[in-house]
Amino acid sequence: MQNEQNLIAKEESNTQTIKTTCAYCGVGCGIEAEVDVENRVVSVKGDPEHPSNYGRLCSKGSALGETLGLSSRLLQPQVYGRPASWDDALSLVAEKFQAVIDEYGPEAVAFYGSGQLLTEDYYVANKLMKGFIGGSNIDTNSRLCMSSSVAGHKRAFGTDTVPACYDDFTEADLIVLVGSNTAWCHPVSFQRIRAAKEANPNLKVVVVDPRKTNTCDIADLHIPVKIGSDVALFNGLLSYLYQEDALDQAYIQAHTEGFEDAIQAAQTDAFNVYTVAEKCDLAPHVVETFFRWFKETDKTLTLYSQGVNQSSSGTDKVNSILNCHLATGRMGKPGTGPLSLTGQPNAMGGREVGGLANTLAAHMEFNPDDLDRVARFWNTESLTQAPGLPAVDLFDAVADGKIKAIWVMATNPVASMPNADKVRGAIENCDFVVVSDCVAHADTLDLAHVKLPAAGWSEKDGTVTNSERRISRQRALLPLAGDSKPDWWIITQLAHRMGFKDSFPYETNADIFREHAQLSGFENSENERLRDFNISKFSDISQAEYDALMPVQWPVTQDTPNGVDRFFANGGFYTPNRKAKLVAVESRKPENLPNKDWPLVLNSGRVRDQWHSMTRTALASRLNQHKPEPFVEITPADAEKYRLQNGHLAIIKSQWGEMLARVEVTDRLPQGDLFVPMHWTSQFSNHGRMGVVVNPVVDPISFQPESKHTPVSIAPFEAAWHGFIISRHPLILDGIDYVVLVKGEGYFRYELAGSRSIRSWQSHLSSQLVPHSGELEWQTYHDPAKSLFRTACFHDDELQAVLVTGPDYALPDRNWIGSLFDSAKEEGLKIDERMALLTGKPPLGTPDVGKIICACFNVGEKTIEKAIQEGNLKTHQEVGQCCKAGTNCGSCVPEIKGILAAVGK
Ligand SMILES: Nc1nc2c(c(=O)[nH]1)N[C@H]1C(S)=C(S)[C@@H](COP(=O)(O)OP(=O)(O)OC[C@H]3O[C@@H](n4cnc5c(=O)[nH]c(N)nc54)[C@H](O)[C@@H]3O)O[C@H]1N2
Ligand SMILES: Nc1nc2c(c(=O)[nH]1)N[C@H]1C(S)=C(S)[C@@H](COP(=O)(O)OP(=O)(O)OC[C@H]3O[C@@H](n4cnc5c(=O)[nH]c(N)nc54)[C@H](O)[C@@H]3O)O[C@H]1N2
Ligand code: SF4
Ligand SMILES: [Mo]
Repeated sequence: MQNEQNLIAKEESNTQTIKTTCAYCGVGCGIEAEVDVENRVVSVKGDPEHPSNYGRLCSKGSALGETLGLSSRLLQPQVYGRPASWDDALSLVAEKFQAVIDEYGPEAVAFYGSGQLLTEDYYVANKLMKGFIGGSNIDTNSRLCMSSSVAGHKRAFGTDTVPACYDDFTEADLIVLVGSNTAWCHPVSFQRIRAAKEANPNLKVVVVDPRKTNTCDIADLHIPVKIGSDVALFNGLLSYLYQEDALDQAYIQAHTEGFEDAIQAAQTDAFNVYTVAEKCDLAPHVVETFFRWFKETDKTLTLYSQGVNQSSSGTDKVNSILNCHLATGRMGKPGTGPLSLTGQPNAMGGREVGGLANTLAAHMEFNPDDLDRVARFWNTESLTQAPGLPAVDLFDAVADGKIKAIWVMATNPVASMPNADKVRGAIENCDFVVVSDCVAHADTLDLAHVKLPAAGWSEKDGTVTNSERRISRQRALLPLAGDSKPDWWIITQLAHRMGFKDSFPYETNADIFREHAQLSGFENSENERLRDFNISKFSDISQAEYDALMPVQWPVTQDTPNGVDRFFANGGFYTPNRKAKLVAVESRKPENLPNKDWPLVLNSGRVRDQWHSMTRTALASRLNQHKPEPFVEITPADAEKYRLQNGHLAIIKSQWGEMLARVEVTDRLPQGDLFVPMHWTSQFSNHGRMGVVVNPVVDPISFQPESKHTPVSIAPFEAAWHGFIISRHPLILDGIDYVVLVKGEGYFRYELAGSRSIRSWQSHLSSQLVPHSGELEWQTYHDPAKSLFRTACFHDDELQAVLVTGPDYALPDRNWIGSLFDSAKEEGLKIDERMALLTGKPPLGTPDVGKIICACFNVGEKTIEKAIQEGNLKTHQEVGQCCKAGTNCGSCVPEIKGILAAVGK
């Protein structure tokens, strides 16, 4: 049931408009979805009223409607490779888990969850494991993502509280972005900051990132810190502010403790601009400018993300930032504060329900009072009494055989964990593996004994919490696909089969949310204020009210029924004496340092148009065009030193594993560093799964992996030939060294390279171009002297596949060949197009759009260049007016500016 505001039936067109929330990042954008249920068609636009985005969406959010096809979905439970009923599958899971628990105890089973679960799913999973199975081994991919922020918040504030909010973007006069490629990873927040800057000329933006990312497009100052050195930078800042007498002594005295020790540690570590410059590999004037701006600007907001968290000193980095805000009293007042930009759509919800192995539900901890409180609330005698294993240790315990049964929900650890081959081996050898996922194939899912089809975005229905503590409804738009079920339902059913029916009486999502709200207010009265997380206002919420829930920032109580935007302007921290702690921290180098054998440092992160292991974004062909292949960024000097050329392939090795990637020579990162994207898995590339290379080093407090720093070597991959196949149907291409799948509109493109030449391409392909074998017609061009080979395969005049190989990557235009597979092209190829396939040159007059720059409107580099030249355009706004590029989400604006600059030269 939906209320009128959220569901507007449009009888005449058989569609209805439903308000929901984006599936992807922690910005938490509101969406207005136009839904044609009968035809399973959904078109999305930004919800103009949602306070996270006010109508904006980025390229990924805008393409959500293109990811909802059923062909890639897991639609039925599977047990040992065979379709099964839910009853059979869940009974087996219950039986196997119970048998392990009976023999080895509750610590021999594990759940590994995800910030992509809804709060309701997560609450039930945590309650089942910690409260009733009585084990603590439930951890989540948030360990790889936010755990340093959680640990830093708790050390400083006593609780995991995010003090600031998005409205601060427009209030601030200085925004410091630390380890955050906001332009690509939180694009709508980035657009809001850009707009704030245009509206307020006083607003300065500082970007602290070893790479000159697209986020630097709005930066007044870029600080290319050495990877891992942020503690020295912020310790230096604290020392400077102290020496310049720019601290807020009143706030320090009234609301904090630990000041003396923190100052002493900061000064010992980073006494002045020069020490900082040396430790962080920076020019002293850059450091001095940053320090001066920070000193001079009261309204300072610091936003940070994985460049901070994913480090062996991640927690200390967080506290070094929090120290500067606490000591200047820039906390919780409009335009001030630290704000951790969360990654996943519901990373925050997971933190609220205690999804990490070392927390209890509703922001409670493993202390005697909280343990007693949770046990009484859940009415259980089995509540686990000690924290469980964090992700890296958890998979080590699977590898060692200590954990004998594991259930992975909504995450893909075979791709995303460090030392990923070890994780794969652990899962392969585990006695019993259950995976619930919404797609039919993923690296982890493919190894499961039991595969459970989960409802995906557009079907699942519940709540998520974004970076600024805002709880929003993610609503079902379509009926459940096939036999899929919501994650909360699946876990509840397991609980029933394990004998806990009375404690898991949930029939709807609202039943769970209500209980979650009650627990948040349990022995947490507004006088006591023991815990920050309190949504007790919803303790009696009805299903109708829940369905109509408007976005709101917690805490939501009788006193604050409309939520709270900021915390701590007047202290009131959640520590016994209500004071925040300034933590004395000292900078440390990353744990594994480069050496003679592993001379370079591998950094890793995200690209604009893909989401994590690509199970969903790669379904939208327009999202595959911007960065079609795994790549490695390297400086020109290092490229020369290691004999690498732009566009060639490189092999990257570490002590843990190796991968192949296409070389992108760029001066946007420091010499000695490499950068690779985290996204490619075995589903899309045979050697692009980068997690295998990453060192399994963790922060000693948060246990978050150091995913941004692994010592590696790099060398050219000597390919005898390069090539690609564009095929109407998917192919299996074994025995080729380099294979990457790029899905296009109506075709599958495979980028290929090999060290040995393949002689029998036609028979290799014919056997796969079923059902047409025998009736295929081939048209081939072969020039052995130049090592060129082109062949096109037809069935009844319909183009089936094109294969092109040559001595290097410079092969015929892939976009043009892809366009020949357009399903609208019913009349078949024209003769000049057939000829052109042989010559490798598009027929005269064929538009060459070049590499796609704007994914929202599918505008290519060459189209933009042409528009600039012909219209004598000078600004990205003019480019937008002319060809629409950059006018939706704006994340390609920095690239459009780059093209403007290049054309202008
Ligand atoms: N397009 C897209 N957006 C996403 C996601 C996605 O998969 N795709 N995932 C979401 C998720 S779950 C997350 S967690 C967020 C992550 O969002 P971000 O943290 O912004 O993304 P990353 O690319 O992982 O890393 C950010 C930057 O940290 C820098 N960095 C590396 N080491 C250091 C260092 O020691 N110090 C500093 N200061 N910087 C360093 C890297 O060079 C990189 O540019 O993105 C979310 N948004
Ligand atoms: N080297 C390196 N490694 C990294 C990072 C990095 O920057 N560098 N970043 C880390 C970070 S911050 C993160 S968050 C992780 C992300 O890494 P993962 O969590 O492993 O990646 P996803 O692709 O998001 O995995 C989600 C899976 O759940 C499925 N799924 C989606 N929705 C649902 C649902 O509603 N229910 C169920 N049951 N399944 C669903 C998807 O199809 C997919 O298979 O990677 C981490 N790993
Ligand atoms: S910024 Fe993009 S990915 Fe993130 S929530 Fe908004 S639309 Fe979704
Ligand atoms: Mo993340």
